[in-house]
Amino acid sequence: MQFGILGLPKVGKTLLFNTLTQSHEATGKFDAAGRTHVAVARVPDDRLARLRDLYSPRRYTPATVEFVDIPGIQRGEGAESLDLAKLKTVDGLLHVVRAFEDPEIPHPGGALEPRADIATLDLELILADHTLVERRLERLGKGAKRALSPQEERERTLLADVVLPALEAETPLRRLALAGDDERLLRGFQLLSAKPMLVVVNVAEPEVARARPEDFGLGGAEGLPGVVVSAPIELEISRLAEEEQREFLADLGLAEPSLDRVVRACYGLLGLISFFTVGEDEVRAWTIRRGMVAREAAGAIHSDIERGFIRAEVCRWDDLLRLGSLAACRDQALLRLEGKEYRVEDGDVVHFRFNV
Ligand SMILES: Nc1nc2c(ncn2[C@@H]2O[C@H](COP(=O)(O)OP(=O)(O)OP(=O)(O)O)[C@@H](O)[C@H]2O)c(=O)[nH]1
Ligand SMILES: [Mg+2]
Repeated sequence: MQFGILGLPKVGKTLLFNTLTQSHEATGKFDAAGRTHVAVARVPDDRLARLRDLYSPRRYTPATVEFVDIPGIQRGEGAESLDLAKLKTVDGLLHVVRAFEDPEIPHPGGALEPRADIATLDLELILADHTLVERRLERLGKGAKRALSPQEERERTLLADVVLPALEAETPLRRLALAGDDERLLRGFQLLSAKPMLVVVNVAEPEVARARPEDFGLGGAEGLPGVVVSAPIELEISRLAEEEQREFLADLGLAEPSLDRVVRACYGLLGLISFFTVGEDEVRAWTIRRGMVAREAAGAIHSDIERGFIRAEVCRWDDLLRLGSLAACRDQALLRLEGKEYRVEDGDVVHFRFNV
């Protein structure tokens, strides 16, 4: 899974990226080169950490997601910005919005207006999409040198009758509730405003414990999903030892690093869940889409296991932790045998039996 981090200039994107991925890219005025960065973040998961403590395995492998951090998008430059192209293939977007005051760091719009900035960036994405759609329609239009295939006809109809009018009405494509083939076609175009988006509001340190996404028009049935963070604090927290982290968080009035909330929200945005495999050799988390059945989940580990799937032995992570071993779970009838159509749940511990 890959997420793109984007936003207006100097909002704290690279700082957030560094925190998420434990990277050390230059931020602020030192970031003169304006480069795009890519790195992997571990998905924090307390359940998995406790299973590790139970097994003391040789290898411990949390789930990961990849983040792409691009330079700030200038107002009015969305369509031209080369780096938007780097976001074509990402699965979801994190839009970082500035809600911290700092006279040292000029704000592109002059005043601090997070709500307006959310709309501004959306408009840039819409403009970038508009350019791409017009170009594509031109190729599929009168100028086409040959007859269109049925597939191309469908594309053209969708683009001309649904997608273009939406963009012209300044509606982000993620709001189009398409189904079936149309939804798949739209996804295939890799347009930016069609991607699921999470807004990360970067507030000043004293605000972080009390600010709510709703304060910025986020969340609820209507708004985009949102998370509030303080990027510099998160960076500081992420570099502390575990014990100190807990004290620091308590001082700030936070239950957990906001970072954990960001990654969880990323998971939620794409409808992802984790299941676990355990043993002395390795304790590991695997990422799948919610609703996947056991056989598909096996494919997340290896295509051979999917092909040769016989059955899955499944128990809940907390039952395993409480009873201390899979054998004990079996004795208590808490280790179930499931077939290939079993829908894997978040937090399942799974052992696949297969034959190739
Ligand atoms: N005071 C304060 N400064 C912050 C906060 N978040 C980021 N900064 C500072 O803002 C400056 C810009 O941060 P970056 O992470 O480089 O911002 P960016 O969005 O990646 O910037 P570009 O890539 O140039 O668009 C840096 O000097 C940060 O230290 C914050 O919450 N409070
Ligand atoms: Mg940056």
